[in-house]
Amino acid sequence: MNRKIDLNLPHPRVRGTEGSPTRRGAKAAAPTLRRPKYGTPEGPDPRDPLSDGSLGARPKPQKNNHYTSLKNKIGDVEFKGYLCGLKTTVMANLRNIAIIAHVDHGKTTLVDKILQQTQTLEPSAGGEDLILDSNEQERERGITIFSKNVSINYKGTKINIIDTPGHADFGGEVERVLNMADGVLLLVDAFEGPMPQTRYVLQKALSMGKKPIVVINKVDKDNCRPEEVHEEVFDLMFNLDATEEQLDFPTAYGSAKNGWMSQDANEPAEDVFTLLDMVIEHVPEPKETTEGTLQLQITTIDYSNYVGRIAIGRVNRGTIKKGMRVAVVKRDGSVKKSPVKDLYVFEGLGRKKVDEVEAGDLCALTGIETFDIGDTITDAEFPEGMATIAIDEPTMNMLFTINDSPFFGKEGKFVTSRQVRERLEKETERNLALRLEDTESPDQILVYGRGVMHLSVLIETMRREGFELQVGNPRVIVKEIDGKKHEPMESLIIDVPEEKSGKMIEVVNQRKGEMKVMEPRGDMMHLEFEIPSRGIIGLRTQVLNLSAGQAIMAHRFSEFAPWKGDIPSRSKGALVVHESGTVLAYALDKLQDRGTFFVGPQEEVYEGQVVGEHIRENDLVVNVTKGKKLTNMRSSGADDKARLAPPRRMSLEEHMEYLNDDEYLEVTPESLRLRKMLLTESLRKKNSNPALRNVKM
Ligand SMILES: Nc1nc2c(ncn2[C@@H]2O[C@H](COP(=O)(O)OP(=O)(O)OP(=O)(O)O)[C@@H](O)[C@H]2O)c(=O)[nH]1
Ligand SMILES: [Mg+2]
Repeated sequence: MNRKIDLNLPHPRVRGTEGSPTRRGAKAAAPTLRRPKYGTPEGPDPRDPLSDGSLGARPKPQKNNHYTSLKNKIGDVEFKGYLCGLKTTVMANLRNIAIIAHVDHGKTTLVDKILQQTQTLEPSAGGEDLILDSNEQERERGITIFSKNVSINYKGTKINIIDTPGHADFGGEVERVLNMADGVLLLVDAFEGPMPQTRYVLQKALSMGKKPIVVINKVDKDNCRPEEVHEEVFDLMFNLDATEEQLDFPTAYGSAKNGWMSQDANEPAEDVFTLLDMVIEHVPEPKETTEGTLQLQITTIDYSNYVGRIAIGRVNRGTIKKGMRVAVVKRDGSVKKSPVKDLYVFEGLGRKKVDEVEAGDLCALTGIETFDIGDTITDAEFPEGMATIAIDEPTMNMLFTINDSPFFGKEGKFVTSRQVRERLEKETERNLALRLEDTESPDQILVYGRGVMHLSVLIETMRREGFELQVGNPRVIVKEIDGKKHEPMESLIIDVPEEKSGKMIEVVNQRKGEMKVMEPRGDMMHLEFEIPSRGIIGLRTQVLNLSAGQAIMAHRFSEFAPWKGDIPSRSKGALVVHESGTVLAYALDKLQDRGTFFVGPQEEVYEGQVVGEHIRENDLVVNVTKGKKLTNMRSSGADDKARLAPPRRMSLEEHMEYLNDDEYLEVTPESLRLRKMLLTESLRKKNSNPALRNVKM
């Protein structure tokens, strides 16, 4: 099928026609080598002292009455100009960049290599990679969850680098940290090309006026198509209303994994320095004013066991000093005074204590008592808040409740509703997209989040801390717009071997997905859909199973749209335990033709626990704990064990997506168990029969 079906409205991307900037046109319009514009024509060129160009060399400080007292100054060379009547300082030796991309396109790998090659980090002896993905869950899942700040010194310039998460559920974090950057490195996989999250993060960066540098990564991969991807990125930017200047983006090609970046995909380099040179040349230096009173907006919150909460942000105006008394302007406009205790700038992988930080640089500080993301730290006498930061609306919620299963308290330390509630409340301080809503029962809280991954990271964190809890199935948030029921929709991309594409389309259609694009890419078929978020829940497992793990799937929220009608929920019923006890191999063996089991012999189970998937649609109560009386001939279950299919073990997210409306997932530090909300069969029967609901049993 060699045809591209694009069901979108006519594309605005008409290349080469009059009035529409083309890649070539945009290039021609601008000089090839552009120098940053400095405040006044007669001002000194702050870059001259850097002409030496040696790695790590710092230029001689330039004398300047007003600023020589600043001990921690990073940009020793500076230039003062006048902007809107305010004195501005161009920190010529400072750049602030964020690295943004779709999940897995190689951001953290690139930061690793930059740190190693600028000697900020020793090359890993034991082969340990992705040093920035330091959180336990980040390492296990192989993804970045929290954005991180590092800084390097390259040719006398300090470059603050923010590594961001690429998973759509953490997109809000990216938007916030973009406030700290002047330019972005947009990484795009040279095979996959722009994906839904590429579009989202790029759109944010462009609308915030950031200068993009495009990095076509993974050019070492077979079947990669760097030039085509480059064109696609240009088209995407054009469609996203990038300015002429943004459209004139420089591009680096390379392989973060192999540690090189070059201007040509066919001419591999030895290192990533070409890219760093591009950063210095193309990313504007911070141009904040050091005049006026202090303004620093908190964009990230970190936590340390020793010093407590740490506020991180960019000094947007003035200078912040250690020990200084400041006012914190909150989102609601209220003001709280507080002293700044310790002040840090980013240095390498860590932080360095300093006495003061000037406008333009990023810093971390302690001592402020109560603060949230988006608050502004300002002058104590003339507090002046900044525009609040937009926070992503939640798209999904789940019911969290205390563990009331028969195994309650056996495996966890924190089990009471007060403990669970306090922990969740603490989480909302840092986890911005998370909201809590009380329910009629004090033991149940509705937790709102950005998606299954977002909530599963929280649940996993709590479980590792020793909590026991139960969660209901994830539900998307439905809104009433103009009197009509609306639901969240997602853009979905599936790349799958061509022979499997028919099956994929069928599965997505069943879930009310509408195909927008279908085009061949190498041996794969590239499919794009619009699908209700409801339809995404549980889809990944199905897609991976149907494609024998070969499909690549990505999705992200696009808009609220009118309700698309019923989507069939889980098509298979549950195998539910009849009587608490120990699972017997003999019993499982006899029930094998009824479905697939999630438990194996010798596991303890309780009445009402879901231990398997029925082959039919209805639930089936099964006796897995009672076996045939042992005879002389059969003294153990060993024979049966040998014949048993291994149990199907699901991950936390798979469990969450598997849950039906009438089920809970019991989460403890040691186990994940599915169960019916109503444990006994009689209660379930009564509940399913409206006539019996109010009858006491
Ligand atoms: N072949 C190839 N693989 C790469 C390259 N760069 C990164 N990878 C691999 O891609 C995977 C994802 O890399 P990461 O650096 O974690 O990607 P990321 O963009 O930080 O991912 P998130 O933080 O989860 O969004 C890892 O297995 C890397 O080894 C590259 O240049 N070539
Ligand atoms: Mg990463």
